[in-house]
Amino acid sequence: MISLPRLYPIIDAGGFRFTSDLIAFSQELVVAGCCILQYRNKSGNARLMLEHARELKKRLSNSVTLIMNDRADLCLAAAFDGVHIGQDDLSPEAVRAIIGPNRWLGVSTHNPEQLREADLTSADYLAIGPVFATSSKERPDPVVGLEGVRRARALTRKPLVAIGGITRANAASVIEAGADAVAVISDLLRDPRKSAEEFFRILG
Ligand code: TZP
Ligand code: MG
Repeated sequence: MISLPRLYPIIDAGGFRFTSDLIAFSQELVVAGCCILQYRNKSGNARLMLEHARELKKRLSNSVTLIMNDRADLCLAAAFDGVHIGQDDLSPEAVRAIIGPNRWLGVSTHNPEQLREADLTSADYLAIGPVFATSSKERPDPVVGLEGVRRARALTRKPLVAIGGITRANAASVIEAGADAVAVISDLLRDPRKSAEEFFRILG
């Protein structure tokens, strides 16, 4: 069973104009103590994704667990540590066949049925969300609320990541509802180091 830190930052490439900005942002998070980062890029430009991913791999300490969103092929090409998939990506077992037994596999779910199904797979951790309203995702699924986190907690013994609209102001309630970790995009953007340090202070 893998162990997740309380804070799971997602680096959304859409928020950065230059690769160097994306790298500097990620380095700030690592300085603050983050030891897992997910790279996410919904632009569909695989070449750019691989360039970003290889740069992250080169510039960040080897002790940071790097997770690729959506793409098992790019995970392998950039020598990342795992893949995070959603309901419209390759199936968990198809991704597992590509990445092998040792890399991490995370699966996003949005309701109890999806969570039950994902729990039966070889996923190393499950995500539930959006917990709160989010503007970081196009066409998000319906908000599940803290009640959705509680229900998810009751349905799996795998590590559970909550995602969607989570901020320093509401993160403690999400952990109290049973999540092991919070995945965050927007509430890290303004001042990543300070924000991540505050998350750690709040979440212990
Ligand atoms: N999946 C569900 S909500 C979400 C994703 C990728 C976006 C989370 O971003 P934010 O800014 O932390 O709400
Ligand atoms: Mg996806």
